[in-house]
Amino acid sequence: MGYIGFPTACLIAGAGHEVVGVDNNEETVHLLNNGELHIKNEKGLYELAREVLQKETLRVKEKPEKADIFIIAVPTPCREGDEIAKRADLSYVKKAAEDIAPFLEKGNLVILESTVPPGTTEEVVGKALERAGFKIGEDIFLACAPERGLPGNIMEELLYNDRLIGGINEESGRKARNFYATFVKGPIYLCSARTAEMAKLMENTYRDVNIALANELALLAEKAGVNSYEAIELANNHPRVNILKPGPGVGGHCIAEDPWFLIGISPKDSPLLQMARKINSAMPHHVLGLFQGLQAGFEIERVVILGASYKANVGDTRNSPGLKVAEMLQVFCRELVVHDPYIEGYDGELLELLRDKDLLILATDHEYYRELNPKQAGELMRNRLAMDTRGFLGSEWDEHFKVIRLGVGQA
Ligand code: SAJ
Repeated sequence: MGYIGFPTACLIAGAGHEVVGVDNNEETVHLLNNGELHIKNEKGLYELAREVLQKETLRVKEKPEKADIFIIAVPTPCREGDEIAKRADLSYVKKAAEDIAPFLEKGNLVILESTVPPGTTEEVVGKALERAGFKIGEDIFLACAPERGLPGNIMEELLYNDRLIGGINEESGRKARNFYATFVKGPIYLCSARTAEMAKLMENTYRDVNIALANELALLAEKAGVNSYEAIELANNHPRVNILKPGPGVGGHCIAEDPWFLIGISPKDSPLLQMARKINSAMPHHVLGLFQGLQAGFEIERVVILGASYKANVGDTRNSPGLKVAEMLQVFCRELVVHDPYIEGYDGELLELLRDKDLLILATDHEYYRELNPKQAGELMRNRLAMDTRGFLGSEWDEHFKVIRLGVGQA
């Protein structure tokens, strides 16, 4: 019942199926059964969740039960290790497959939605089910259908995005496609399980490499006296160019981790992917460098960081660049506070937090921060210093603050 499993369960229940949502976290199960959501700020999720939970077309519990179709949507984090040795931790996938095995009956369909290295559906899920005595592709049908929904717009994307379905044989693929067609409105493409697994990793890796390019261009623009955001926007007017935006780093649970699943296939054949990871992981250090440059000219003792979420308009701190920056800056400040309107514990009164501070650092481009009035903020702060790491603060800020902007050089 995580970021993907829960919204997916709601959509499937909303389409008229009877769904059992399983989570081994007692607290999550308790929360959902009391009508409270553990996932915040997803448009349309709350309403649909309330409806299907109330009607009991979605029931949430800690243990699986018998069903026709089993969907596995568990985390696949990177196992700790040095940069080259990072590998996918597939223990949750294996455990989920083992947990459903006692409830399987001949003719059931098992689908893996988690993002995994090529071969996992067959070699991890398939093997676990074989060990339970089933013939895969005959007794039990098996497919992977990698999720591709964008956090922040998950309900829309789970419904309308293209879907890749990789069956381990033709019948498995066909059965999985027929099932997804009952609730997905986008086109559905059939391929092998390995191809679907690899295509999903390619998508997130493409984005990581593209952001690394944007970040490298931002560093060069700072040196060349150019505004990289403006230059990228202009370059993107070309019909065959689409460079993403620079920022303080790549967070979240997907783009910052999935490239390692490809690198893990053969580190010696993936220098570009490794370099992209290195560039993006170094961006919080670059923010620290900008801070130290500012500190050379001003007395900075008290700092506010705006944004604990890894990206705009979501309440999710996984691999958050803002929190990495906070961790690094801590030793250089007397007081450092982090604000985020979407995360409990960080959602204090913003104007109060700004009082008597020397520097505000915009780490996450939440629309919420558009409301912040630079004149009012400046009047509250001790030093009128701002650092913008997302190309977010408009030129009106320069009338009231000295603003340092990541990716923007002075000519
Ligand atoms: N970021 C930038 N510059 C940009 C875009 C993003 O610095 O121009 C940063 C964000 O601030 C954030 C990180 O990259 O820290 C990742 O954000 P994201 O919006 O690019 O991606 P996720 O991790 O929220 O979701 C991605 C999506 N994948 C693609 O767009 C190819 C989503 O569709 C996937 O379903 C999701 O990963 C996943 O679960 O794999």
